[in-house]
Amino acid sequence: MDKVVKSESFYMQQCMRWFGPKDPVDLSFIRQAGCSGIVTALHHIPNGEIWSVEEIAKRQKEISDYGMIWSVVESVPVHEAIKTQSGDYIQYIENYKQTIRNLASCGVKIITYNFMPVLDWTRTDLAYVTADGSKALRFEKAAFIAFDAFVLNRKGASSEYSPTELKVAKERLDSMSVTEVMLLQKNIIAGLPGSEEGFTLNEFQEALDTYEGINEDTLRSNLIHFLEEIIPIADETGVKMAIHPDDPPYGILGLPRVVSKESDLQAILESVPSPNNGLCFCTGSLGVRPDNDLPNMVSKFADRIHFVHLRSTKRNEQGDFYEDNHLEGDVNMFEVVKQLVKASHKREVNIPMRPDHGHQMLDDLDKITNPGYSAIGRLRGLAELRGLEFGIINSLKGDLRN
Ligand code: DNO
Repeated sequence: MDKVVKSESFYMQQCMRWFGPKDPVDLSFIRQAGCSGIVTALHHIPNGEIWSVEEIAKRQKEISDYGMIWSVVESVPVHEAIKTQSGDYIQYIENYKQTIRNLASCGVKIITYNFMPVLDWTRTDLAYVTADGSKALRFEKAAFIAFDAFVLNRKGASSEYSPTELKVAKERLDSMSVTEVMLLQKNIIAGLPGSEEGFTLNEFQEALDTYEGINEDTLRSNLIHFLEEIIPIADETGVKMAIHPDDPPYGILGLPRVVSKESDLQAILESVPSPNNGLCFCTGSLGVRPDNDLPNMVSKFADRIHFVHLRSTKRNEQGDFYEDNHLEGDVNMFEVVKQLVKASHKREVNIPMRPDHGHQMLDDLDKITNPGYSAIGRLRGLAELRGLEFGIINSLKGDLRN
């Protein structure tokens, strides 16, 4: 295939996530969507092991055969032992450093990771039917509490929720069939795409138990220790590390979370002030909290945003949210993209972005797709976001030059 010609019309580099050769969405489709960058990981390598140069180069070649580049790694997972500072965590940190060096030696220089205990992103419903018939991912608080307090029966759960929350959750549970309860459990603990862990109910409780005695302060200090170890390697090799926020952006299951709000991000960036200690700015995760003012946060952290996930959620008063169309919902996408265009222009870098998730729609409704990662929904998202960026750049031209 021909080389992708870099478009002068955009500041952000347009990318899509690809889960590797088993992904039902082919690289050629991503190319046809207009992307020049691929966001992927070596999902077949067990969490904690070193990614060899050979394996990295092999994946890179698969991508370049389609005229695109491997722009961002999402993710090099952080082993649970590092988050809890237990067991072989020192060795796992050394392995992580070697993976950074190996990726850098191949020219893959943006790495996303998260520091969420036990679970990566969490939803209760993977096929929530929206008003237009397309299907979206959703987090329903009552269903989540029903799982936590009555299915998992987590010790401590009943004291963490109010009597009203527990009552509503119990009613919700009673309204579900056995199959629906099984599906809820699977959605929460069996692992969504990209999360490298999946659990049975017993394994899940055991994993939660490893966090006994670890509060937010401990988790934050373990994260800072990890950064103090790895950022010098990122500095040596020119790699930009991009931490992904918690999704949802608050504590769940009695676990601490430390990457949820503006002050969390600020603390992380200040703890190790290197420019390579940066953010994956995920508007979908951060946007669930009304106290996160996203356009302001983009402008405040502009120099440290190395990768962007663009997605919008719609929340309600009960604390539920679903993933809305990219330009709708609670995220002010116009202002966010405007701030990103300004940041990109000022820094003279094409910050990579990807349309994060998309509805299952049109022909994809009859296909088996990775939840959130079907082709057509993301194609729609990318097309809308590309149009938005194009319009913003053209309307700002004079202002950007000044
Ligand atoms: C979900 C993704 C997350 C993300 C990780 C980054 O769709 O945004 O799984 O990849 O949290 O480490």
